[in-house]
Amino acid sequence: MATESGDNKLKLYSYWRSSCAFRVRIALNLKGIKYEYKAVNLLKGEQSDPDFLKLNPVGFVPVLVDGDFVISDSYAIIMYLEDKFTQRPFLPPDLQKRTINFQVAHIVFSNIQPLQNIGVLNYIAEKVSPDEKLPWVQSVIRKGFTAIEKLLKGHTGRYATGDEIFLADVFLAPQLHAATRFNVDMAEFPILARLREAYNEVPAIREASPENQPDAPPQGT
Ligand SMILES: N[C@@H](CCC(=O)N[C@@H](CS)C(=O)NCC(=O)O)C(=O)O
Repeated sequence: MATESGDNKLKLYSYWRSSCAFRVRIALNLKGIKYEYKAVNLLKGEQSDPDFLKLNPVGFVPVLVDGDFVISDSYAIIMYLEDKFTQRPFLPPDLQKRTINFQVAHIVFSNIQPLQNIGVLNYIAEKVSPDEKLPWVQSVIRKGFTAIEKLLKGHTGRYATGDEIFLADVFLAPQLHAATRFNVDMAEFPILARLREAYNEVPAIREASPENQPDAPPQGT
């Protein structure tokens, strides 16, 4: 749903490989909202450019700009989209299922992703050893997935909490994609392994995937 031309007022500052931006791209696609894609190259440090810091002083993607309103956190952006565009809700009506959705999202966005962020990995590489980056990321993902696997038991349908894609899925799909990239053994996580396959079949998720973004390097490079 990304547009190159800016014919819509929503602008998403994104990086193809960012799992946080991936969440927002899924949310926009599910709601059927067109947006303009603004690439921020994290490897070149563009998140620290003065102009970008004016949008998000903390220097992270994603940032969503809606007219003159700027939102700079994936969870805040997704909840903003949820409230502003009421079609295709991200939260189920059942209270327990809603709460499970919140818990899964929070485990991903506070207990896993911040610990695998570029800044943390660069710090480990510099202060400890480059060889410690991968075991660190794998341990962080494994710990979070262990909790999520337990949490979802007895609540799943086709997706995390039923037969529709909800908030938990919006956060899980990018984290599962990252787990593949970091070579996490999914044998211990049968529910999550199954969900990963199911997400691959969802057009809104496929279109939002890193490899399908305008700033992704050509495949095979
Ligand atoms: N809580 C923020 C976290 C954003 C974040 O960590 N973004 C990462 C990419 S997933 C980033 O921009 N990293 C750049 C860096 O560490 O310099 C959110 O959910 O949007």
